[in-house]
Amino acid sequence: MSNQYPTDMSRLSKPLAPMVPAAERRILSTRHGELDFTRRTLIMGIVNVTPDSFYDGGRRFDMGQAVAHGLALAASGAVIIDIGGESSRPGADPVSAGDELARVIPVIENLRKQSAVPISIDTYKAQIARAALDAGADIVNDISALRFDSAMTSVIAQEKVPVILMHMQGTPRTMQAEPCYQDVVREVRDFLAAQLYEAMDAGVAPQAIVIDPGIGFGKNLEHNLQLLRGLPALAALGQPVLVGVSRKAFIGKILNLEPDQRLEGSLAAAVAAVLAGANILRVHDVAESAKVARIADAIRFGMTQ
Ligand code: PMM
Repeated sequence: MSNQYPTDMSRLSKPLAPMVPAAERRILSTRHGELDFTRRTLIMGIVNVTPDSFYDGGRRFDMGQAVAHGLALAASGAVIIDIGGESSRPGADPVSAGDELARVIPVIENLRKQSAVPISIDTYKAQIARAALDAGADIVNDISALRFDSAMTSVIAQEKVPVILMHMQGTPRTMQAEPCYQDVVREVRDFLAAQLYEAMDAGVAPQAIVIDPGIGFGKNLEHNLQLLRGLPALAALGQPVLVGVSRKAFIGKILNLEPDQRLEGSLAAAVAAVLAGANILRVHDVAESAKVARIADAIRFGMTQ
C-alpha cells in the first residue's frame, strides 16, 4: 500500500504562524469610529426600508419600525447598520430617487440621533449616497461597484468615506436570467480589481475600499458555491472582504426551504465564509451570526492577542 502521508513530518512540529501578524492592524476608518477587523469578523445588520425585499420586505417599511430595528441590531452586536430603500431581489423594478430618498433619509437621521453606530447606505445612486452621508451615514454600499451612476466615484472621493464595491452580472431586473462565466472566481476577482483601481485613480483611499463577490447577483447555485470556496483568491487582492449570504436563494435551493427557514443554512455559509477569509458579514440575524462568527474567528485567529 502506498504511503499517503508526507515522509518529512518535521515541519509539523514547528509552531504554525498566526494568519495575521499582531502588528499588522486592519482597520476601516469611519466618521463614527474605527472598525478593527484584524482578528475579528465584523457584523453588518440589514435594515431594508422596502415593501418588496425577498426576506424582510414590508416588515420595516414604517420609519419608526426601521429605526427601532436598527437600534436593536446594534444592541445585538452589529457594528455597521446597512440601510437600503430599493430592493435588489431578482426581477425587482428600480425605485425613483425621490421615493428612495423619502424611505431612507428619515431613518438615517433618526437612527443617527439615537446611536453612534456606523451606518452604510445601500444605494447605487450618487444623489442618494450624498444625501445619506449628509444625514449621518458613514459608508456607501454600492451593489454596482461604481458603474450605474458616473457621479458616484466623485461623491465617495470628496466625502472621504469607505465604499463597498460589489460584483453583479447584469442588473437586478435581469441578473438571474442566465448567469454565464468561464471561470467565475477569476472573472469576479478581475472585475473587483478593475473597480478597485478605478476608485483609487479617482482619489479614493485604498484602505477605504471593501470588496464583495455579490452572492446571488447574477450567479447560479454552482457559481455562488465556487465563489464562497474561492474567497481566498478575492482576499488576496488585499482589501477587506464583505460577504452577504443571509437567507439567500442558494441556501433555499440546497435545503429546499423558504427564506424564513434558512437561518441554520445561513449560519453554516457564514462560518464557511469567515474561514475562507471574509472580514464583514452582511446579515439579517445579527445575534446568531455574531455568535457563530466568534467561534469561526477563534478557529481562524486563535484566542490570544
Ligand atoms: N445583498 C443584498 C442587498 N445588498 N449589498 C452587498 N454589499 N452585498 C450583498 O450581498 C447584498 C447587498 C440582497 O439582500 P437583501 O435583499 O436581504 O438586502
